[in-house]
Amino acid sequence: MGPDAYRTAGLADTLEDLGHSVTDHGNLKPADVGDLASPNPVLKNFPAYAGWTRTLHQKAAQLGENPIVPVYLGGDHAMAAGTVSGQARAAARLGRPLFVLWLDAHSDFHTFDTTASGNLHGTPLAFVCGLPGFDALLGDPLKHTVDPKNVEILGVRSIDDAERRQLLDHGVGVRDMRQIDEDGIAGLLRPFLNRVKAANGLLHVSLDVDFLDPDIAPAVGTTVPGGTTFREAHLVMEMLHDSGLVSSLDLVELNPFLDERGKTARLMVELTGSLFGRRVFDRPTRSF
Ligand code: DIR
Ligand code: MN
Ligand code: MN
Ligand code: MN
Repeated sequence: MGPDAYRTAGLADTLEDLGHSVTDHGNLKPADVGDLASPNPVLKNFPAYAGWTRTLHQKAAQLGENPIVPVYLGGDHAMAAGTVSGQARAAARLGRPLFVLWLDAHSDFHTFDTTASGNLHGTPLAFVCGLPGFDALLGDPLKHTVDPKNVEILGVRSIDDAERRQLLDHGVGVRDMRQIDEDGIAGLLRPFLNRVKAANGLLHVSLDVDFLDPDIAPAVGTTVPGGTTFREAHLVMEMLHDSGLVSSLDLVELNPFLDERGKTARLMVELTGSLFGRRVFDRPTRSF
């Protein structure tokens, strides 16, 4: 129900009011994977994950080669296994490195061996970074992986032990809530954006609803207290817009059944508006 909640909350109108032209590709369908065997009995809904990943990988690989900014509406964060891997394939074909900004309370860096919950939304970032054991997902090894050093996780406040080890081993950029409290979110984001720019990179942004504090964004199954504020989240989106670097976006983990009369869906749409250029007032030109 997530995509329809964003449609109802006026996502397309918001972007069109900003002068963008919008094409709604409708709801996609997962590929048929037959009775694909699960690599680990603990995994929940593994064939569905594989089916969706295959569909989204192909779609994102096509969209990513065009001068457009695809906005992928979830659905849980497992969606990003397909969207990010597809965008990475497109970036490779364009000869540019793909960077990923992962806005999330969680690091989603489990493999099929390390996940204890079996919740597959805890695994997509490890998959796109090329960690082992994911071959059954696409049916082939992933060719175009994201360099883990080009990934920045921002806003995180829940990391499992196995994830912590893997994040350190692979050199993933991790900026937790404490760093945001101490240094301010703009000061953390700016050096990452400068790196993307210096590398002539493309930037995929994956926005999990639980990046936001549950008080302002209750409609998610895995709330974690102590998230980013309304202003911090908008500032990130405004800086992303000013950078001109964003090439694709995921909006994930919205559960409309947990929402308070569409409040979370509307906030996610407003944040998307800020990322696409909405601003309170003109500013003197300044680099981000
Ligand atoms: C926890 C929670 N690390 C797990 N993960 C996520 O189940 O693997 N919750 N992504 O949203
Ligand atoms: Mn997530
Ligand atoms: Mn999360
Ligand atoms: Mn999640």
